[in-house]
Amino acid sequence: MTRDVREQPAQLGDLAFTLLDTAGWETASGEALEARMRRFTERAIESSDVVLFLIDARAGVLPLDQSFAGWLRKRSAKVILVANKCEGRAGQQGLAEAHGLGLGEPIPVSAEHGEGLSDLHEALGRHVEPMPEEDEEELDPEAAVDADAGELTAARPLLLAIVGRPNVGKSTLLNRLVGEERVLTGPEAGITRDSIRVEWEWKGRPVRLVDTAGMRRRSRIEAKLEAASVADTLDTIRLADVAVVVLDASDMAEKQDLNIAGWVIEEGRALVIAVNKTDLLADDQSQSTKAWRKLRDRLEASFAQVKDVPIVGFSAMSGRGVERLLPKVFETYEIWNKRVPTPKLNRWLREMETLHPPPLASNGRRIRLRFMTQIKRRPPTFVLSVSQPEELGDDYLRYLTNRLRDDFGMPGVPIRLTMRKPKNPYEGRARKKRY
Ligand SMILES: Nc1nc2c(ncn2[C@@H]2O[C@H](COP(=O)(O)OP(=O)(O)OP(=O)(O)O)[C@@H](O)[C@H]2O)c(=O)[nH]1
Ligand SMILES: [Mg+2]
Repeated sequence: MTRDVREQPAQLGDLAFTLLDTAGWETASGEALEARMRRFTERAIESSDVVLFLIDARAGVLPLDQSFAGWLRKRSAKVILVANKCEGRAGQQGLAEAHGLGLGEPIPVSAEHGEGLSDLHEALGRHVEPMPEEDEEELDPEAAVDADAGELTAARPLLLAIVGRPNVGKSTLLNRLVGEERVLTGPEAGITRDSIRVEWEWKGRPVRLVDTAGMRRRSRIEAKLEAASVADTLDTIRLADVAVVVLDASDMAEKQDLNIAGWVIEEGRALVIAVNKTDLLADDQSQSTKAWRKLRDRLEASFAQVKDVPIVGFSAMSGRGVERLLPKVFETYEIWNKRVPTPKLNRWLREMETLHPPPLASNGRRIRLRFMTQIKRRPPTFVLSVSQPEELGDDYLRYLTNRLRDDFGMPGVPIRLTMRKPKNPYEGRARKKRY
């Protein structure tokens, strides 16, 4: 399953370390996908202090284990040999065989059942310093308030999800941004299988980039593996601050591109559309202008609740235009974080009521817009208290949302506006009397 090297902070008892999970070892060479995966694994090993070499004790020592052991011995890597799946008795034989690999005493564990971890702890303790005492600062409640204010810190970086159809160049974009080959890319569709986080910094601002598995049309998603990848991508979208939906310039605005952008908006994330592979666009200026216009039109037509979604075009492969992406991302992020003060909002509401009065209700009385507040940011979320909410109608609500967006400068992000009936101040008292 695993293809890319996945990096995670990890902890075992009092030992804290960074864990790199790697793809299964293969002996392939050349340019095959397996060979590219293997090069990533080799690089991860070279950058590590110690290698946990896992064998499947139930399967016994296999030729691939032998060849990997040889490779590790040649590099005199520090190795802890771990025999997994040792719960019950079925692993005994494999455990005995593992001694023959010449990498020292194997540690029997069961990853699934959590057995053998104290032995593993002991072995790791020879390579990892125990953690210092708990840092008081981390428990400071003020720090939590700061994080809530949307201020970006190393502990709370901007979460930037890179999503899109398979093969549009998401991973190439990530590599281009960070300036090194951190994730696997290639002409085969469906290379990336699960979300991969890479910590990065843009102009001194911490950013967590998340590369994701490409999303095909749902009807075509058959294999369980792919369904899991898609679920993982949807989770990533849900957690993101900003999602960059990558399109392929040679067929942008495909139905599936719009679906993916739709999910981002539905989840209330800030959205930036990135048109990649602009190097493939026709030299014919009018042709490519036509393609861009079509994209704009489709976006406008598909997403009534978001106007003027930012669009950036570039070639991730050559790097041309990529520098325009992050300024747009941060601009959109700021808007998505915006808060409109309540007095200002209500002065505006009075103005709207005069400029464009709400319709008459069926009882002939004019609907009153009473009060409005922004109850949430990320995305901007407003509640409007209305005398007869059920009669106000979608058209009027849409009008208000659009004016809100224009008048307070919130283009390109989803805005949520819901209605509420004002509380009757006597209702509670009446009830109290009755009981
Ligand atoms: N011409 C051109 N090709 C590109 C560009 N960016 C990426 N590619 C190529 O497109 C193919 C797919 O790139 P990836 O980055 O692996 O695409 P992906 O979106 O991560 O794909 P999955 O992980 O499979 O979803 C590779 O062959 C890249 O070399 C570009 O700007 N121009
Ligand atoms: Mg990829």
